[in-house]
Amino acid sequence: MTNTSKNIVALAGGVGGAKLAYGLAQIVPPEKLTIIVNTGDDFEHLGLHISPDLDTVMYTLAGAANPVTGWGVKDESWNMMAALARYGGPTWFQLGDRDLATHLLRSNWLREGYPYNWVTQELCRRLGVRSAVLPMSEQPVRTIVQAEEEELAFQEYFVEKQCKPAVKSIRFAGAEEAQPSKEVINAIRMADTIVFCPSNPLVSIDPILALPNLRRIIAAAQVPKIGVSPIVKGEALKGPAAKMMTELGMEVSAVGVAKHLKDVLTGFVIDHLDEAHQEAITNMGLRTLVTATIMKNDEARVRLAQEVLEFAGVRNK
Ligand code: FO1
Repeated sequence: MTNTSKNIVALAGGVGGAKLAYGLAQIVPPEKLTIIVNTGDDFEHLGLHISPDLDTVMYTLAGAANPVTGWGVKDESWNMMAALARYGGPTWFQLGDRDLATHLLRSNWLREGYPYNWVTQELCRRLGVRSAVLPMSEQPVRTIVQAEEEELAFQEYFVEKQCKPAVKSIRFAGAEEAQPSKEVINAIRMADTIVFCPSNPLVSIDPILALPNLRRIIAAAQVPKIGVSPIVKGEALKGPAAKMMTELGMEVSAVGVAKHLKDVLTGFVIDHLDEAHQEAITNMGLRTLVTATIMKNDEARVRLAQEVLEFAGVRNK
């Protein structure tokens, strides 16, 4: 554990972001780490409120994540899905038996009127996660993908259609009417460093920044704000980021991600394989760190987290 007394805030989406969040949680005292998580992927399914990114971060920090998929719970069984299939029910979205307990409890608490933030803290506490994992907003925000011929809710696009339709545009329904939660605003105001985890910039980070005033507040924060590229050598570390960026006419590289986020960053971390891009990113006015960013195991997650905090100047070598 680092002896930093600094407050670290991390912004994260699902699997890629959760890995760096895990690394940070191993070295930052829990009361000093806040992870703000995208809830644009949330949806209602079979009457349950599913929060894929919150659960991915929560399970990863709890050491309970499925190591193969990155989402869901390890040592999972699938009896409910088998029974559902027998009824001819919807099986495109896989809900494991253990994972189902999370959705049942969350949905029940939300129905009883408990705030989303409280529900999330309570689930985390009961799984032994001590860092603060915050949903970005109390209000619903839903990522909608405009494909060639139809509008798709995010999970329809991502899971049911396996990201195959070409993306024309992306919008965040409800973002303008939603508010960042007071816990989110407070964490950002108290932050000594803000870390943008290597999550999809278009559908994991953008929904957070789409909340009223949040982009402006982060842009104005006079603290190190460090992004970690989710694109290495023109490919996404995980998921459809590269495909989406291509379809939206963006440069598919660490440079493309840095351009997209440069107003909210002071520094950007890229992989050794992208060293050739360092100058272009420096020329945007960002400090750069070139290091190994691919997190194959827990040691790599912790090492990258240490390097990011050293780069931000909140942790000594
Ligand atoms: N992703 C899939 O590709 N297929 C699934 O069946 C699936 C089920 C699922 C259940 C619970 C959960 O928390 C996540 C789940 N995910 C599944 C992952 C998730 O939909 C995506 O990884 C995120 O939305 C993208 O960050």
